[in-house]
Amino acid sequence: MSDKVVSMPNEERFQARIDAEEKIEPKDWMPEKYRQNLIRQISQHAHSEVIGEQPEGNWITRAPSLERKAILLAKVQDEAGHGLYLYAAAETLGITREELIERLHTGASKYASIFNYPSLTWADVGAIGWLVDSAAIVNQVSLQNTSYGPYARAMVRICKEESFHQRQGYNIMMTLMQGNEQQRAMAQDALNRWWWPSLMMFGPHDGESAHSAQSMKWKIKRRSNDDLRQQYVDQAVQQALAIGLEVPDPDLVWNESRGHYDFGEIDWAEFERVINGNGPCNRQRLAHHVKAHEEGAWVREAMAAYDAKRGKPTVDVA
Ligand code: FAQ
Repeated sequence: MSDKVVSMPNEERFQARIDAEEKIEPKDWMPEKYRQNLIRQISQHAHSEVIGEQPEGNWITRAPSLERKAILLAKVQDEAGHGLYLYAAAETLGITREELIERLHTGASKYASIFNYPSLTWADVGAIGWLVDSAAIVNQVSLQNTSYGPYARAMVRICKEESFHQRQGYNIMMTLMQGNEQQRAMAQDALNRWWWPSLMMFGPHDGESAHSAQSMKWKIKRRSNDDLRQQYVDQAVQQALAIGLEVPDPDLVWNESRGHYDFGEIDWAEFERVINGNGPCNRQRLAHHVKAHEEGAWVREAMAAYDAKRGKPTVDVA
């Protein structure tokens, strides 16, 4: 019997399980392309959480009060935790942490484009928490129902934590908008710079999205890029208006018949530049990660030595 004939019933059974909303677990049979697609998406997601610590981490030493500093520290630490859950979920698919980090460092694996923009003022910490975490939540709430069990379960906890992050960011923006003219201008400037990159977080238009059709069929993705982006715009515009901020989009208008905001076109040339390594901070972000990883080698070695002494298998902590 040919390999093709043997694999057909498996593929059909697999799709039937997906259609019946069953979760796929690590030891279950799955098509190799499903496995590879999940490794790609989950690892990109994990890298985003970890690289995403950098723009906000930049402000920990300069937070305007002890309270703001403690909150920001906790938030950035949470993002590291999200990276951990997601790397662990990816590892259940038979890839090591070391390989995942190697793919990040060589550029074989992407991370969210938004983290390649600089955080220039304290208001950027507010804009990141508000906009980037909002966008992340809109996407991740739908991923709580993704078909791969370990990914879906990781999303539940991550969404709870991102809600707190979103509120702390919005609270910073609200506080600035209640301040003096200079503080309000700082908040508006941060929105002007982060608005369009936050819309890019949802990826290309549905018709241009390379992975969407298959990912939707396998229920890895539950909602399309454009559908999620629209929900995000509808929410964020209302939140901006509520605190007196102006969304930097001349084409933004409420469309009564659609029940949604119409909005302008993303600069897709900029998106392509950033995801292909040529955004304002791509090199800086990767170089920082490589340096931190190299400096942490002794921790990995110490843990491996400790485990070896106790006769336990080495945990991969790359
Ligand atoms: N940036 O065919 P599609 C966070 C790539 S977590 C970079 O549509 P797909 C928390 C895409 O990978 C934020 N690359 O791809 C936080 C593919 O390239 P590839 C991260 C992008 O996978 C907050 C190509 O373009 N969240 O922020 C982007 O079906 C604050 C074609 O695109 C997730 O990762 C982009 N924006 O849909 C942390 C959620 N968009 O891989 C710190 C999970 C597209 O073939 C501070 N991921 N690309 O080389 C997803 O939902 C999906 O992967 C999408 C993209 C929707 C991002």
